[in-house]
Amino acid sequence: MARALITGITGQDGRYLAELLHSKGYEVFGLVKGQSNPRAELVQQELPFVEVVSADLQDLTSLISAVEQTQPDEVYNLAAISFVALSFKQAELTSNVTGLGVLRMLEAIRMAGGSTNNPIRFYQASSSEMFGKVRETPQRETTPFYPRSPYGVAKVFGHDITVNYRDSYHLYACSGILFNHESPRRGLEFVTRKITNAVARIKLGLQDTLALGDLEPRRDWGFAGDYVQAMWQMLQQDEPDDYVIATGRTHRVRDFVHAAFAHAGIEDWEKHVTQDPRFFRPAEVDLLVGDASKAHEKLGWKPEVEFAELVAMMVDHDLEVEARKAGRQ
Ligand code: NDP
Ligand code: GDR
Repeated sequence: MARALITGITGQDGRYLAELLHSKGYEVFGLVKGQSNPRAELVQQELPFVEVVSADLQDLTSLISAVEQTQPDEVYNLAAISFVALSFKQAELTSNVTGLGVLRMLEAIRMAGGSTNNPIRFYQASSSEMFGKVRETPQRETTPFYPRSPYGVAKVFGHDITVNYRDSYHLYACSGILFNHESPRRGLEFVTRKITNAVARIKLGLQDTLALGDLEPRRDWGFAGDYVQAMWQMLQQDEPDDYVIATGRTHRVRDFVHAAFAHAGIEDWEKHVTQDPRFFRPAEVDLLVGDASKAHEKLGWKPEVEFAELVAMMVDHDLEVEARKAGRQ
């Protein structure tokens, strides 16, 4: 039975990936930080097959112990301070976790697996935020990076150190450069889920307005369930490599807002949406759209869920959850 260690198991992607690996017969270990992390309980309820391991990306010794304890064949490093807006306010923490955390995880693997023919395969969750102020469109594996936030800068470090450990120590290490991917499990701080949750509450008469920042940035939004497939596929190849994972389509934040309100049957969305300077960022990423041809060709990967379907899935989920909370179901 193959063994996988997932960091960031309590996050959106960690939970989809755990389900995928479990369905493939893996023994799944999930790294959880903190001494009484409330999200550990969520993992144990939702994913009872996951064995929880306590460690923190800021603590090398705990990562070495986690690798020793779980003896993984594959490590998926999904943990990060992943919210771009927070990274401007807590830049040092973000650099430490999202950037240096990758180096610590790689070191733990290197030390556990020996210097030659290290059997542990490593996946790094890199991001389209590395492209930032984009140098070409669409963005592909060879597009130069120009990060626009402390988060993006930390992800560039994580990406580069992954490539460097592959080159230097012949680790089987892959970096997946994933564009935005969403789902009903997306955190409420991210714009898509913030929108679909508010739309549900407005539809149910539980709130009236939704305060957002910049409505013009364009993102290449896919479905998280499709994207974790690509992570797994990357680690099944003969040679490690880096891949862009994206839908190839881009939409403005305002398009997402419009589609979400329309799906709930509310046409006059402008009446409900306000703009609040608190949600604007010191530097914005205006346009992201990925070219995933390499993943299509080499991995046979392609996204299944389209934009409209994704919006509908998220709005329907939030309508159900909010109605239940309000005692209407
Ligand atoms: P989430 O924000 O949902 O999850 C982040 C996870 O990291 C949580 O499980 C969190 O644990 C954990 N974590 C945070 N700090 C630490 C730490 N110090 N030690 C250990 N664990 C920690 O992210 P997603 O699931 O959306 O994304 C997964 C990864 O992919 C992230 O690295 C993200 O940056 C990257 N990415 C995401 C994209 C997306 O669109 N979703 C696109 C491209 C890259 P806790 O719950 O305890 O806080
Ligand atoms: P992003 O996602 O920064 O692309 O990073 P987010 O959903 O936070 O923002 C997308 C765009 O929407 C604009 N925006 C708002 N964003 C939020 N969160 N809240 C608002 O009120 C709001 N109003 C407008 C933002 O300015 C931005 O342009 C996500 C994260 O998952 C990263 O970890 C990941 O690496 C990238 O996607 C790819």
